Amino acid sequence: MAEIVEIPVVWLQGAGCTGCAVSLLNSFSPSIHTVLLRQLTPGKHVNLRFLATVMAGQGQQVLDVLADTARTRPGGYVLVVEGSVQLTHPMFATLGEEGEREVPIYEKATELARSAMAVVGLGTCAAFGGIPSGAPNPTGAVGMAELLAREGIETPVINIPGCPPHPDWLVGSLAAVMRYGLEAVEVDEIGRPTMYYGKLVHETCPRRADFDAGKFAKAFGEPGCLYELGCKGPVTYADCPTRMWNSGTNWCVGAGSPCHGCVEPDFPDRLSPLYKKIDQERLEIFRLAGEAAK
Ligand code: FSX
Ligand code: SF4
Repeated sequence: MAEIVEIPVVWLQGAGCTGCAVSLLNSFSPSIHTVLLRQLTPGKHVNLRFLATVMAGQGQQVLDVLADTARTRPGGYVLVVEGSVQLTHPMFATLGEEGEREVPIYEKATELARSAMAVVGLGTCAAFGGIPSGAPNPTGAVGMAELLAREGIETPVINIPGCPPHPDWLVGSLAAVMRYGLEAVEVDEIGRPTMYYGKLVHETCPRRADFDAGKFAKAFGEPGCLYELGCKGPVTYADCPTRMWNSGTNWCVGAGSPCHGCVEPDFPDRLSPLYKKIDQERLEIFRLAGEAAK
């Protein structure tokens, strides 16, 4: 029988709500059972060695797993980070102790990123800073790409934003990397795989015909496009309208809520207030930013 290759994955949690881990646990196709216990792609198995939310171990023993992974598999493991890392007040996100000192997540993340094959910035917090970095950003929260740039670390970063991210976005990206290699996964200018983040929500939204016809809902629960109620679909790149959430059950606009733009680097500050119509000035800024990125 052909040998199964183990791909070690270590998963750190900075400042976030843990929704990213919970979202992965909702993976439906493939099931989380398949993701963690079987071959994700032929001959390759994800060996999730560290994720505090679900692992039974604790204390020094599990911290040793992190150190062992970096030491024994340099360049051969994937570091997943959810939640932002805190630069100004690092004690708001820590992992373990060295002697009397609590170790900031940003230190662990830096150390593990240095010898990883790739870093995944999972969720908008780890990708771009997200909610913890909202103004006035009291803890100095940043995402992993910024941390790596500051530290001069050149390990490739894939960003899988979303607050939370869809489980398919992570599982599919990992499977593609394992099957075809990192360079085969096309990403946009801010590191998001284009197979998931390549189109505007507004392009595939089932209420788009209402937008084009000028039929706008004026109150929640009314039919029509949700633009006047604050929908950020026109400036948000994600496949939520066709992929949908909770095993294909529904998605924000389908449930009558405007899209909040949670996958974008501008979330939450520049996309707030969430229930206020996006103004023309802001639309123009996004249009120019989009053109500049082409
Ligand atoms: Fe952030 Fe993760 Fe939002 Fe939460 O921990 S992307 S707050 S859904 O879950 O980091
Ligand atoms: Fe666009 Fe939002 Fe209207 Fe859908 S509901 S058509 S995404 S503005």
